[in-house]
Amino acid sequence: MPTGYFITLEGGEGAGKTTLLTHLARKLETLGHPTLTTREPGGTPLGNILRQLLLESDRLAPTTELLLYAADRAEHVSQTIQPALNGGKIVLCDRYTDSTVAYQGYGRQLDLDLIQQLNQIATCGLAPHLTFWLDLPVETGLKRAGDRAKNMGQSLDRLEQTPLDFHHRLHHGFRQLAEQNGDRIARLDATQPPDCLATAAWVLLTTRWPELAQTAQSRSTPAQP
Ligand code: Z5A
Repeated sequence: MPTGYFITLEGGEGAGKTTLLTHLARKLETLGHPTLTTREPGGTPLGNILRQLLLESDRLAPTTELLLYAADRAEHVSQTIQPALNGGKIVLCDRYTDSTVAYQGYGRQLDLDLIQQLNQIATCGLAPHLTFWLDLPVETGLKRAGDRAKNMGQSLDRLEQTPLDFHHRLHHGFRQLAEQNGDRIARLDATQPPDCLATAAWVLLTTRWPELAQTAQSRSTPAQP
């Protein structure tokens, strides 16, 4: 029976997921909670190869893309996420199944039922206990991602070059997911500065699981999420 906590972060380009994930991981580790940070695509050795294929290929057929994300996830769940949860860790994952629904479903307009089935197969039914949706206007996210790429001397990657209406469709997709899964998905206003966003997420996290606000040593018994 898994005893860990599975938390995912979702949102569009430049929403601030990686920044928030780093803040939360640092805070949890300071309190002594065993924490694993990971991401999709790319949370395993195979996943890193798939990530390169997915993010660097000029043009993949949408169905090919969908199947590669599913393969990445199947490997990630079985080799990384599930073992960490079985070991009682807090798993913080940058993107998971909701990204497939938003990007491949709403964005690329592939069949949503098929995506749900593939997600079910790839995850063996493992759903996050809590998901933070970083809600940011599309234009703000694209500007942030563009500025970051320029500062690092990189060109915008393939997905960031896609038309604006694609990004609006996937934003709508995340909104739909949040409305349909209100008990799992917590919306965060991602226009806030990083520190405020991190505080808002921490309050939500520790309201749900007060034991995580204490040091790991002071927890008497492991709580079930
Ligand atoms: N994808 C998919 O299509 N289907 C799937 O099933 C899955 C994924 C799992 C992964 O790209 C791509 O895979 C992604 C979807 C697709 N599409 N694209 N492109 P990635 O891993 O390379 O990148 P990303 O996941 O899209 O994240 P990102 O663009 O790197 O953004 P982020 O992690 O959300 O944000 P960040 O790196 O923390 O911050 C971005 C910049 O904004 C940076 O300069 C920060 O300093 C700044 N920032 C961060 N937070 C703030 C706040 N709060 N205020 C102001 N500025 C901030």
